[in-house]
Amino acid sequence: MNRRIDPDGTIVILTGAGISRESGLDTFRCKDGIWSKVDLEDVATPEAFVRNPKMVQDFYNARRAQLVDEKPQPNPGHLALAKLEKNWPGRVLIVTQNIDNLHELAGNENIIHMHGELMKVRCNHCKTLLIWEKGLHIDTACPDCHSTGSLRPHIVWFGEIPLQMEDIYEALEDADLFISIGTSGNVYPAAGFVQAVKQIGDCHSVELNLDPSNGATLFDETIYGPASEVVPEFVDTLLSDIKNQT
Ligand code: BV8
Repeated sequence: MNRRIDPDGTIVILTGAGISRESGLDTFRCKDGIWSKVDLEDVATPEAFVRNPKMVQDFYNARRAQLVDEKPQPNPGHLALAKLEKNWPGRVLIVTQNIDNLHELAGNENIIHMHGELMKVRCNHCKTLLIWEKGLHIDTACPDCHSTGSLRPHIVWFGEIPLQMEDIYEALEDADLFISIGTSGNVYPAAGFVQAVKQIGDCHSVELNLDPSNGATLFDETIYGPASEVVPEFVDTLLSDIKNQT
């Protein structure tokens, strides 16, 4: 195993629901996770939105209200990634599957929300993208074009194309280190990133997770434990490694 990363190198970090769990947000596939309470086919597909828009809006309204009312805070896992972005001489990009705002609150600036953002909605009619903190209802009018029934959560549902895929693959091509944190490896294309960096070239890959993911054997290095512990430890090792190199 060679984890000597060029200090000017690019680090791409994929995060999933596990990194936000210790901030009080549910994962999807853990015991008592979101998909044990609601069928994803009923709330996270474009077909569900056509069939029962109210049910889909209510599902995302409740999750948005949790962010606005309970104000979950970044945990030491998120904070460690902000410290990495601030102190790493090269490029650090967070590619998150999460629709929460905890990486922003922690202080990261270079973030791609590949599955969208809970605090944004968009208009299917005029295509405007809006910051949205309230509930969204089937008769809510778009503040820009005033059409009703056209606003939807800015979320990538199953069967839709994730956001900024070109930017993501460009960064993966450049990556010297790929870190996957708190994701079960069930959902593609994110689950395929580890294979992509392997095929592209000389990139060290690491999984930090509570339990081994579906693709665990594909990683060069695996470290298991809660994100609030393993992520800060891993980041501190990386930063002290580059200090020792200079
Ligand atoms: C697409 C909405 C084409 C947001 C979500 C058959 C085979 C292969 C693929 C497919 C197939 N049929 C269909 C597909 C494609 C499909 C797919 O992958 N389906 C799977 C289910 C088979 N994918 C798509 O449709 C995607 N689009 O493929 O388009 C394309 C692509 C590229 C280029 C051109 C065309 C769209 C996917 C969009 C998914 N949207 N939801 C929301 O409501 O939040 S998915 C949902 O799962 C969430 O968004 C979440 O981000 C995502 C991933 O889940 P995880 O984050 O991994 O969470 P999970 O609960 O599973 O795991 C938690 C992990 O945390 C565990 O490992 C656990 O051990 C760990 N953990 C727990 N506690 C801690 C912890 N770790 C550390 N510390 C802790 N304390």
